[in-house]
Amino acid sequence: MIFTPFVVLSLVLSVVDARPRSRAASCDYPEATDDVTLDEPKEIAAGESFDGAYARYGRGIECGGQSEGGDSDAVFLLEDGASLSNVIIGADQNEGVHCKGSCTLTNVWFEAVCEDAMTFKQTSGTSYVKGGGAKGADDKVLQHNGGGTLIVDSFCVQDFGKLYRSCGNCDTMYERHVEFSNIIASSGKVLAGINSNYGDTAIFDMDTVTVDDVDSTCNTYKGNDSGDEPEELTENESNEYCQF
Ligand SMILES: *[C@@H]1O[C@H](CO)[C@@H](O)[C@H](O)[C@H]1NC(C)=O
Ligand SMILES: CC(=O)N[C@H]1CO[C@H](CO)[C@@H](O)[C@@H]1O
Repeated sequence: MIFTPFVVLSLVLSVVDARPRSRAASCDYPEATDDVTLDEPKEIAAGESFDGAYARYGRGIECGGQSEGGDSDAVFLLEDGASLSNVIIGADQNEGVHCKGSCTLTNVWFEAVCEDAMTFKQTSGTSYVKGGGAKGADDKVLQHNGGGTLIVDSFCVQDFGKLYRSCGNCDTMYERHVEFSNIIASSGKVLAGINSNYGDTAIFDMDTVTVDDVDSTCNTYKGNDSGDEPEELTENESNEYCQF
């Protein structure tokens, strides 16, 4: 190789640019290697990682078979900075994955969604969903109750209500942000619902988002902290909050 200034520059740049590459989403669910029924949520401690080696995890209950709908009904409960990868969540559960702080969820596949698939409670910071998918969600897949940012890359969602909702009426409300790239979505109502009165944003890399039979890319609501049903303000309209 002749080390012209150009070759040297591109070698330097390729070393410097160590960002994780995004990749196309896939809707091919992995085959379960095992079945695990948990009596209580599997907790992943702060800063720790758990690789499920594509076992199918559940709680051995039917959707709606528990009343609380809180952390104790989750399949996985992640402390701040924890990571979960390579798991299948079965239909026999209510609350999927709960992140109490920032978390990274890689290749988490939901065969069915009950209440919500993944709930994000971080007060600030950034959580990541990379790879994986969810199907059969009457309502929400990604529920953002805390603050900060959620980055979703390479995700497949099928038969759903909302892929993402920034909580419209939680007791404590935050400004929340979400970014989407490499999404395949089919048969659903809306990809993102956000509260424009709290300054939320949803940013879509539309060149990498594929939709089929989805009513709206992004809706804005007037959220509140009083528990009222939030009023919808805009539907499938690109604006300063819904950026698509
Ligand atoms: C929503 O908006 C997008 C982008 O403007 C458009 O392509 C799509 O057809 C709209 N969807 C519906 C259901 O109107
Ligand atoms: C604080 C706030 O914005 N409250 C609102 C909650 O949502 C209801 C229904 O849209 C509004 O009437 C409140 O003003």
